[in-house]
Amino acid sequence: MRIDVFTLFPEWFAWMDGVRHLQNARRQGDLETRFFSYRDHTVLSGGQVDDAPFGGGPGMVLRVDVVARAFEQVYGCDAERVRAERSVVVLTPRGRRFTDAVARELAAGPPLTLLCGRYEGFDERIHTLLASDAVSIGPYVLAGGEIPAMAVIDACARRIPGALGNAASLDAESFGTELGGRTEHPHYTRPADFRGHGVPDVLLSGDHGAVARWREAHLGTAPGAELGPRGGAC
Ligand code: 6GU
Repeated sequence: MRIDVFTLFPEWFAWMDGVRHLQNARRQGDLETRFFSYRDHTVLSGGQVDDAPFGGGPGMVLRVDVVARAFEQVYGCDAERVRAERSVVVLTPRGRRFTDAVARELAAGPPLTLLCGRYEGFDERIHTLLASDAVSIGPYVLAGGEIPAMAVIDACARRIPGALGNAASLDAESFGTELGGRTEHPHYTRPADFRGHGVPDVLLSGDHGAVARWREAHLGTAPGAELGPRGGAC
């Protein structure tokens, strides 16, 4: 998997170098991440990358010419041709919702280019001329696309074989195919008694069939079964 991120803050992503499943994927040669700063590619004075919206209004808008020039310098081809070879995904609250199915789709597709914005948003021509997709990680507004980009990288990269210690954990986990899109059952480990709070007897019984039935019966059946405040269903 090859993932390029364009951002004003490439250094924010440095912590991802230390993340175990990303390290595993990188070491196997199945993951390559690169981070580019729009500012390194702008020709505008003072490293400017944004501008006031036509028609007025608050905030600033990421300029299409800045993104186009960054693409041309990084990919060495016409900016509008990049999306023929890669999935060019804008991170924006206007995008389609990022789900496990979208993660699987992106992980299985062409190399990824993730575009992070700050400010009010992206010039619309970034969407229409340069991008091929737009993704949002949820119904709330963040100050920029960097945290969503990290979520996309994490969710996609852990699907690379060998990224996780135990490959089986991929399918049996929440939202995986084996669970039919449901969330995982609860887990328990030692101590069996924590301040008077025990563990379901069946999990200590050694009866694998009974354990499997208990887990099946305790799968999440969203919506409504998610963990919420104080660990209860909400
Ligand atoms: Cl992808 N970007 C921003 N700025 N806010 C968001 C988001 C993305 N997804 C949810 N909120």
